[in-house]
Amino acid sequence: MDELQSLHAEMAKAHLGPLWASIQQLNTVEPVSRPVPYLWKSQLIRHYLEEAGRRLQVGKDAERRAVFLINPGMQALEPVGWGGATQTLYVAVQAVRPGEVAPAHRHTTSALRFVLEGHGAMGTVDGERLHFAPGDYLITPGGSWHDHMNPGNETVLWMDCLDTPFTLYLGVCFTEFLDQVQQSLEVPDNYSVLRYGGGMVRPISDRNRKRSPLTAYRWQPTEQALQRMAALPPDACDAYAVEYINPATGGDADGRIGARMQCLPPGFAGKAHRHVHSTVYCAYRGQGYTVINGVRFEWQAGDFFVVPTWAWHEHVNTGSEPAYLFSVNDLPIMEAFDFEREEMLTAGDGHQEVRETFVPLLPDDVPSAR
Ligand code: 1HN
Repeated sequence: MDELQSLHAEMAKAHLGPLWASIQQLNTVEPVSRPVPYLWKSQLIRHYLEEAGRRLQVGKDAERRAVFLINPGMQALEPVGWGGATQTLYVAVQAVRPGEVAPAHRHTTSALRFVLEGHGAMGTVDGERLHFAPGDYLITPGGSWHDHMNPGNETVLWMDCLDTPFTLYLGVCFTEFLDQVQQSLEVPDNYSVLRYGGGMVRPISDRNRKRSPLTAYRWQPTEQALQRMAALPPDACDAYAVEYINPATGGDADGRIGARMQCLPPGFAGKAHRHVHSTVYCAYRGQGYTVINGVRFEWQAGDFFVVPTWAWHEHVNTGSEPAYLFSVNDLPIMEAFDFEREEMLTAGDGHQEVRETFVPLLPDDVPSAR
């Protein structure tokens, strides 16, 4: 070891660091993302939900039955259980079987759900019970009480997204439990959906609301909005895309997690761009692929994939039907701190060179731990 290196080693023991040796890693020329582009197949996630379903019952053995995505770039850094599809976003698929009741709690972390399949489940958010149907987007903003149940006869699956990695890194999460399993109902079922059914008009008492007064964003008006937009020319990168907003302020439906639904018409081949905010996509309907930093990620309904910070990406619909992508992002956080930037790819007429096709893991590829 030379003299400088031994100085560094000694300083480390004093819990001090030499800036002269690390300044280039700290002041990166452009964002360096630890999370990497990745894709999880629907079959893989469902396989483990079924395995868990054989071993645990919600309400008896577990508070929730959800399988969360761990970005391979984050795995080494994550204490067990933290998860992290990106540096800010936690994403899971939750299964609620007939008869199960998930008890009420509330936490600082913000949460949202996107219903993938199954009818008959319902959830209560701050005293308002909502009936869930496929394609619905629901919010559970930080601090709101939530519990859910499935009194129907089909297993219901939904995507959960929380800003868990963000709140855990900041060390700011409080969680509280109710002394009863389910919260009491304070308003009629689907109250906020009934009050906001008009779309662009709001009840006059909500003029100064901060937290979104709408809790469930139904699939039908979302799909209709995208179908109407389809009469107009598509955006070069995102075709037809809408974001879920707080109808009282025009801001994001959840203050810390952005959420969108987009429709890629058949034959659509988008141009590439990159931006600072990170995104986790859930293919809701249809099939296609997304090229991320030169790698082709093929997706079908039920698959999840990550576009990390500052990664080039372009979407293509390869099917004969419109493809719908639901996505969550950390744009509200990036904008709050003035971090957001966007860049269009100009080389190659806006298209990346595809170097390889990503090979996703299927249940049979995973070595048994026994
Ligand atoms: C949570 O409370 C739910 O309430 C789902 O359904 C997923 C992931 C991490 C932390 C809390 C829920 C969650 C979660």
